Amino acid sequence: MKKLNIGMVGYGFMGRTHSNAFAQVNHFFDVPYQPILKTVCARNPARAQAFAEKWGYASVETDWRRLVDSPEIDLIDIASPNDTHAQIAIAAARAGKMVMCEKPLGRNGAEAEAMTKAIEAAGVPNMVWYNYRRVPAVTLARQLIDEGRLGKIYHYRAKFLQDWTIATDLPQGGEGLWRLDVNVAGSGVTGDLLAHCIDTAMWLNGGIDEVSAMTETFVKQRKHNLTGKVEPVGIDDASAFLARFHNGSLATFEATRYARGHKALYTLEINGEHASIAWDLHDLHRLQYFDHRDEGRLRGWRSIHVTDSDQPYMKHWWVPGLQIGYEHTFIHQAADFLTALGETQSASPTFRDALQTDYVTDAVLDSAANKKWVKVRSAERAPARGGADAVANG
Ligand code: SOE
Repeated sequence: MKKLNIGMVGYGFMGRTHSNAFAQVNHFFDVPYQPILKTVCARNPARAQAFAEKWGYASVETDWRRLVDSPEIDLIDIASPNDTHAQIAIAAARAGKMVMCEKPLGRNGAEAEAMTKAIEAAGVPNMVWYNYRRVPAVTLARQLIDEGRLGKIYHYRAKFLQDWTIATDLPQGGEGLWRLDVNVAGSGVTGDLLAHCIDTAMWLNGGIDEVSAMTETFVKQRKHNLTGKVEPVGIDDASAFLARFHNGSLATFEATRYARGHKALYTLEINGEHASIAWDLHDLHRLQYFDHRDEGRLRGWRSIHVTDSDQPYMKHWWVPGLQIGYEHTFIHQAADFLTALGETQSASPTFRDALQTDYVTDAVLDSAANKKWVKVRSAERAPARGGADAVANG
């Protein structure tokens, strides 16, 4: 097994999920590479050191430029806030490093485009951490669609509901709350939550042609943690849109941080000519499946407990019936990346796939601002459906 030295930028929520994926992957998957937690990079040296000790990183760096230039590092993983993604990814690609990046790829399509160009010019392996594709039940949904079981697809429906920003005295900016600062995040729930729904949707159902959206910022001003002043809020608190897919199906998407009682309720439903599929992140190991071709007397929704060894990814885990969870989706993504690397290709979603998602979120924001239907720009190569797109270990 070849060793792969990881340089991790960021130690927040995503720094933990990614570090855990690299630390666990070789215990459960036979992949041709062994990720080594080499260096973690963050501005606060004491906290970076504490993170390094907890997770087993060999060293600490406080300037990402030195990390990118270090000959000891093979792969830069960007788990820092959205406004840092572009400059780090572009510099890392130019330095010839492999690059993995937390979603969304850029704060907008223009940034994501520059990143994709730099990565492709350097020809370095790359991937974006849209983890929900690799929930076994979601991967099973993709298999059922690819087998043609649903027939022609008519409807796609997705929601991502949260409630953590309802309090009007919640500040914006700084650690944990940068998602409320438009300069750092790029957008609100459109880039943070709908981006997940869009990535999964295009993976399952192909590209999106056009959208018609509305957004709202319910709390218009919040104190900024870094300036201490009350400042306008530039992010969208809620976003909903209608869409048409290339395959003719119609869609509705909704995301909000103002749905009291919902913490991370990501749901999707797909209705086809023969069958329908439904999935819910709060019950992530189950796939709901209805097939009209079932014998009439027994026809109904099946609740498939996706834990058997012939179901995606599950042979790598425990015994049938025992569930896995959220963190495993990142381990699956690391496993697929390392497997693809052994075959000298990138695993999906690549930077180019994630660029297409940013083009959709750009169109959503444009449509909401200008109150009109907007055609989605194409990232030229069709969003991944086949080839490098396939999940290696699913
Ligand atoms: C926001 O609360 C958030 O943490 C997103 O940033 C993640 O991408 C999502 O998976 C869960 O919610």
